Amino acid sequence: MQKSTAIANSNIAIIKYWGKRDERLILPTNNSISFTMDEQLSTTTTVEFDSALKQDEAILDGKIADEKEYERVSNFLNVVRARAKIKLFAKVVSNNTFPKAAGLASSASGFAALAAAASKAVGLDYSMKDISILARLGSGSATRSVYGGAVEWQKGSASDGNDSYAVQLSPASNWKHLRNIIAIVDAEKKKVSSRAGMAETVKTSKRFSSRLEAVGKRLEIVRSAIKDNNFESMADIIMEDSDDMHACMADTIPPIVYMDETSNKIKKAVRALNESEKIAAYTFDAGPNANIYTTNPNEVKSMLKEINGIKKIIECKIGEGIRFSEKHLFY
Ligand code: 2P0
Repeated sequence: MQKSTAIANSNIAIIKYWGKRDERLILPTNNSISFTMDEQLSTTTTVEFDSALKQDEAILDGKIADEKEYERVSNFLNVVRARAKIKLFAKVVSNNTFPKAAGLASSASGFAALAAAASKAVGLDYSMKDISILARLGSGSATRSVYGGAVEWQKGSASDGNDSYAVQLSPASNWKHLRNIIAIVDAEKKKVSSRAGMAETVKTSKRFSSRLEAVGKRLEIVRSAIKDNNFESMADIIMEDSDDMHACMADTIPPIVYMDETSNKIKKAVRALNESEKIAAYTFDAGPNANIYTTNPNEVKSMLKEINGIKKIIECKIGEGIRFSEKHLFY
């Protein structure tokens, strides 16, 4: 069968996904909105289904996948095999341009690239919408990485998940002035996975229901700001949604705390920077690293230089969605 290679970039949400209504089908409790990042945060994946293989093979960042990784990849390939009605095993080789599980959402680019490469390799003639639905079965945030620019994952209401996919709100070309300055505070693997953490929040947080009510209004404001190409008018909402998600994490029993002292210093500094003119918005995922969306990257970078505990700064542009390549990772 043909070999297929796909590239997908990571995305960083501005209205967060934190909670599932269906754990198996990865159906979220609320819509979320993100910007897709540039090639600095990307995954390239080559897939080939091959009758000579006795089991799936997965090599991630040059190493044979560990047990947990193998199981996740192989389970995902089972979905692809079921859809294509074949039984062949596959070889998967995947390279990230950034450290895995560093709070930089590697599962987003990882499963988007795997969904695209595997569906093409198996001969399924999938649209981007189909790929988005398939990617969702690997990881929720991967649903959004299918498209570039500003992207909304519609939670949908169907019980089979077929209306839970992403749509592009605005292409990357409309956001040439916007950057995400990522401050790496800690590049270690996180202690509580997003998957486990969000399940606990849905189960035990009393605050979570008020979050779901508030998100509706936030989505409206952000959609309208994106339509107007106006970053400033959504900066406060972006920070409010990140704070709200982390408050729900803290309200979980037992509490989940991803942000540390350095993260909190960054939050304060962004607020101070915005006092004279609104130029930046922080957002934090399931880790201490800060994502600072801004129309004035130089000012944000000089502000970050004054803060101790930041290990690395990455300046990301708004990037493109999935693309296919003829340059395979194995031959
Ligand atoms: C997001 N995060 O919207 C949120 C904000 C982390 C915090 O999507 O269980 O790895 O695979 O669906 O996609 C991370 O969660 O979780 C995430 P699964 P995923 O980007």
